[in-house]
Amino acid sequence: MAEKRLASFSEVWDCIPKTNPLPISVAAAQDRNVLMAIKVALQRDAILPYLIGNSSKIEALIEEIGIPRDRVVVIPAQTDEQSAYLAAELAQRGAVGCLMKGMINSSLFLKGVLHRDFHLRNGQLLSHLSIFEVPGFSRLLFLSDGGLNIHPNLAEKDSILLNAIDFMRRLGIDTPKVALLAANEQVNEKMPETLDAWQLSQRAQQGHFGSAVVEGPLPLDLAISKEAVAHKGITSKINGEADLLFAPTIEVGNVLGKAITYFGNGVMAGLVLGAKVPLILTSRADSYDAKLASIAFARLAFSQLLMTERS
Ligand code: COD
Repeated sequence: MAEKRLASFSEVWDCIPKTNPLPISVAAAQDRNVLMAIKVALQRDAILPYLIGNSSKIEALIEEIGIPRDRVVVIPAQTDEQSAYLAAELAQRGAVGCLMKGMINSSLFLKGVLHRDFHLRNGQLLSHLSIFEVPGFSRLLFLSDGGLNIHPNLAEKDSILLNAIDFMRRLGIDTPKVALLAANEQVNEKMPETLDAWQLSQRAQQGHFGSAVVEGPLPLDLAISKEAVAHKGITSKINGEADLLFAPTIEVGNVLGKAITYFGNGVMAGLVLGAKVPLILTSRADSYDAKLASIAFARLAFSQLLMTERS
């Protein structure tokens, strides 16, 4: 029987426990889309927000948007850098179980999280995972890493893959189909990305990634189009039905993600995996839908983390 795939973000909300809202700190929360997402997540009893940043702007937006003032804590910060550090400090003290990036540059936010003082690292590599709801696509599509690791080497790619596969399994996708993207399905020594993809697919054949189906190098068309696979006469276990698109570099991942959003009208949720708590990392320009969906995945990841710790 075919494994069931989540088809939409609303199905993710259906999986979220209705008890124990997730305390969440938002760095540089002075942003309308962030606060609109916070409002809806509050209405769904999913979170307890700590809003850090420019407090007069945050207070004005809260009032304008209609967020009940007694359901949020506002913490003033003088700079974006300070707001990232305060957000990370709350996580370190155990006051929150998730950090969210607001109106702040990604690198600045991540430097707060990675700061040694806060012990939010697990000894694992942190990596970014995007999750897309794309009109006309029958399943959610995953993509990594278009947001964090700049020039991953083979060992780092291995860790990025393990982070993503582990997360997808927690969502019930036991045999994720992973396409290791490149410009060509042939290994070409002049394209190092194809060599790395081949090495990773060899590891997969030896069982390194468990039940995940990992294939590469594969160009995007062979990853997501059955017609392209048939037309090119390729034998592929993925057969145009990849769940996870694995980008060889941050540029490929980032540009592909924005292409799905801007050309394909997709909505992108964004998380950083591998830290002690889930992190929400979307682009500052992302829509309110994208921020709300990201909160849903963080809430789900948090409940899964609790279950793992208890088992
Ligand atoms: N996982 C775990 N630890 C890490 C990671 C990681 N992925 N990256 C760095 N560290 C640790 C290092 O071991 C070190 O101890 C400390 O963090 C600082 O490492 P540096 O000096 O290499 O890192 P920084 O501070 O120069 O940069 C880390 C960033 C994550 C900020 C950097 O990789 C970055 O800017 N990434 C791209 C973010 C971005 O622009 N994304 C696109 C938009 S969403």
